Amino acid sequence: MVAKNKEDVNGLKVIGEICGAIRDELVHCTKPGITTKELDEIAGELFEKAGAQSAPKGEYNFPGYTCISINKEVAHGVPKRKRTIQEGDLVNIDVSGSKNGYFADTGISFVVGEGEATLQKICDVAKEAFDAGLKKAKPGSNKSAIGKAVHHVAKQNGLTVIKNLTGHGIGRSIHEEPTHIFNYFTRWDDEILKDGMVIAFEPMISTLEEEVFQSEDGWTCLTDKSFVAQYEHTVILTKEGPIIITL
Ligand code: M2C
Ligand code: CO
Ligand code: CO
Repeated sequence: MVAKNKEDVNGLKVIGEICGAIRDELVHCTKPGITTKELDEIAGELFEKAGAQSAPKGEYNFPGYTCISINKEVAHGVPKRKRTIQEGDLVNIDVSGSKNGYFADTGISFVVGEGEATLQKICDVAKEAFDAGLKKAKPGSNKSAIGKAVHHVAKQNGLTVIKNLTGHGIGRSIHEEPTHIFNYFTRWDDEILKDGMVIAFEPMISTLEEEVFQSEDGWTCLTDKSFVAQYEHTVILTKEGPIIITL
């Protein structure tokens, strides 16, 4: 959506704060021994307390309030009773929701306790790529400059990006126009960013492969032999600078 007035900005800020707080609480609760289902139930309670709805559940009938992906799982991981978090796991928690017709989406990858250095590295680079991409996300600029910056940061660090998952427009639904914010430069992607445009920007940094595939459960996106880190916020692009609503 393009946020047009104070009502739009306030509506987005309300759900942005809720999703950011749920994300932070789940990260805080992610300790060895907890299951992904237990984490998801915490999110369910927090959504209810806040009078908000889970977007994956509400919009796609996803079997969980949040997407929790571990190790080779990249995105859309389904919370499960038998999936216990272990020390050294790479975990991605992605929280998206709606309230009063406004949507927000945020996610973070992190390592549980002590893990392999490469895993921490991809998490750090995903954040660095987010910061670099956000600098290019200005009204009047070309959308493709964002992906160019993301890919540049990945390559500088000896890493690459996922090319078949992207960021997206958001606001009045979870996934809306612009449908793709790529993690790499595409010459034909010549859309100009607008003042007030709301995007969920989510760089995905990979150790090796550039494409994910879908698992047999019909949801989880996986790689064969890579680790991937995502860092996502919902951002309102304005002439005065970006407003990150899910901090
Ligand atoms: O938009 C995402 O960030 C998720 C969607 C959840 S709906 C099941 N919040 C995303 C992540 C990866 C791929 C596509 N979309
Ligand atoms: Co998300
Ligand atoms: Co998203």
